[in-house]
Amino acid sequence: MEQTFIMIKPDGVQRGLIGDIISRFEKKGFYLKGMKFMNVERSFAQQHYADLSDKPFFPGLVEYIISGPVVAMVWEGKDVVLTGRRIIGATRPWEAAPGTIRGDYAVEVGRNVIHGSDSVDNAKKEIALWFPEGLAEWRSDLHPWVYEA
Ligand code: IDP
Ligand code: MG
Repeated sequence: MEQTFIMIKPDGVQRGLIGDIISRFEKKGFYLKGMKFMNVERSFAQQHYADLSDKPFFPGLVEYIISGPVVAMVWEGKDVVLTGRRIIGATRPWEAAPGTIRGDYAVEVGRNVIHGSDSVDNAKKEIALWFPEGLAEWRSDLHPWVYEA
């Protein structure tokens, strides 16, 4: 079972999309393993997006992420990193398929509502950065109704 880091960005929070977004991952059959509602420090946002620090949009991206509280989450499940990215949709909302979160709710790349780890390795790094305190240990009693093994 994989884990991925998912964050509802400040625009998703402001627009009242928290419940809908959580519901999509929950109903799919993934397990919520960690969640916190928090404001992000500038230096922390810079660390999270360190790989993009040389991009022209980096300063604006950091301002965006610190502009209001975010919902930081860890979700667990089979192939959750790739499947999570497919639930989220393409980075540029005009390329995101209808039915995806960005396809349904976003217009601008700089207001694309949600973050999801793009690889298993990056998921591990992001989970360690955002949840150094560790995660909840549990498995749904419905597990066999969602997973074959
Ligand atoms: P991802 O969020 O789909 O993984 P990344 O390429 O990792 O996309 O970029 C991180 C975030 O930076 C995007 O989600 C988006 O908010 C922002 N971003 C990416 N490209 C642009 C751009 O060209 N202009 C403004 N913001 C951008
Ligand atoms: Mg990314």
